[in-house]
Amino acid sequence: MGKDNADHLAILGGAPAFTRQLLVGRPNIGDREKLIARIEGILDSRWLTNNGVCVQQFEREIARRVGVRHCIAMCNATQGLVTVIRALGLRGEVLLPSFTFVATAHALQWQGITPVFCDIEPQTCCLDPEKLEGMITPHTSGILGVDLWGNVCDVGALSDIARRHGLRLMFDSAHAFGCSCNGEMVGRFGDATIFSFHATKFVNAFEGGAVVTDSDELARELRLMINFGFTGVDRVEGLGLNAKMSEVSAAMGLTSLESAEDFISINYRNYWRYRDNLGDIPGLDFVPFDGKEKRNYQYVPVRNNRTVTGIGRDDLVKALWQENILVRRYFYPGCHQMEPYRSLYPDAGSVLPETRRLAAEIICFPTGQSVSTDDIDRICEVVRLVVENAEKISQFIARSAEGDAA
Ligand code: T4K
Repeated sequence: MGKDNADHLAILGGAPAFTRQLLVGRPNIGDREKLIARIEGILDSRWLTNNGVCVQQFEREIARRVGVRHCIAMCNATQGLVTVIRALGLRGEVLLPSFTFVATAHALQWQGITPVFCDIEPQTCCLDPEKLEGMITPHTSGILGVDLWGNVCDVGALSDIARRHGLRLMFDSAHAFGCSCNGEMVGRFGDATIFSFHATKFVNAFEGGAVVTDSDELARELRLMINFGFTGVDRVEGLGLNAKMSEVSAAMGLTSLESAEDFISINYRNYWRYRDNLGDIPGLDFVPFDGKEKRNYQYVPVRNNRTVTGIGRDDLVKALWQENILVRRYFYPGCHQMEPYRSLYPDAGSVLPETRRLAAEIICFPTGQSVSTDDIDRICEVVRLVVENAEKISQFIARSAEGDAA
């Protein structure tokens, strides 16, 4: 049943719009038969991990699609970040955005490197190169850009800064596999790029990640580091851990890759369905994706300007969760407000006005294969009703909070 007045909203006592939960990050599943055939092959071969045939094929396929010399598959992108940071010999301070998943910062801090949080520019929501250059100190050893939601950093400006200051340049492109910059695929810039193939990414390997690079030397170092430093049987040439991708993950990754274009089409359709439905609501601003470049539309990020819509972002989120529409605040509150960074660098937020604004406004909507256009129409109907009744809902939530506190 449609909702046509505020009393139908779940937060005000109506029935939820959905009986099932609509989740951000619901995995896309490719051709099951092909996946199962691959898994049968893995079982038959009794070769389950350690650079098996599926991993090798996955690496070749990623390198081919990106157009780079090397792809090193790993168990997840976080290990990819940790390993690249170590292999590139970073130390001291590294510049990165605070507006990212906390793994980006953890990969540095974990190794005793100081993450220095730089602000973002409001159009792409990626690092602001002008602000970044002013934050370079004699201790800075690198720049870690984040291609947020598949929007791509200003690669030209960052490369220029890195070259002039003798800094390493890496990209956390966990969200940006399949995206491009000036017609070139993401993965071809800087010293190295890290992709995530976690279950929530549009191409997934259950858990998985990969580092791509054109440097033979870096690739060799990374291969050693992800396999305990082994160069041969019983021979270890250096410090290493275990960050290998398993065969079953690579089988899922390969199967996902075969459907990657279909997944992008679905995401594109969904993004525009939301935008066509909600684009006319003042104060709800879709984060734009550059239509001239390749984008994967894996996220549907929307900014809620509370002074225009009349409802705070968190109240909007509460109202939607009551309807079983589990939108996410990716990435609230910003790494600088999470531990250990909040305690270690309590003043970091003072130079992050755009980050703070975005973290207070952002909502990501459910998308991907498991969300139909009918679902989206219904979600949008609810969003519209919530915004139309912003004052009533905000007052109701405030009164409930007072009641809870009493
Ligand atoms: N850099 C950036 C910029 C990243 O965004 C990430 C990861 C990384 C680095 C590190 O990559 P990995 O080391 O993970 O490869 C989730 C993902 O776990 C994380 O991979 C992702 N970014 C981040 C944006 O989202 P959480 O803390 O939000 O996870 P959780 O458990 O709340 O699940 C996310 C949503 O997905 C929920 O709505 C539930 C749904 N879900 C999840 C899984 C695992 C499913 O429907 N099915 C599933 O199997 O981090």
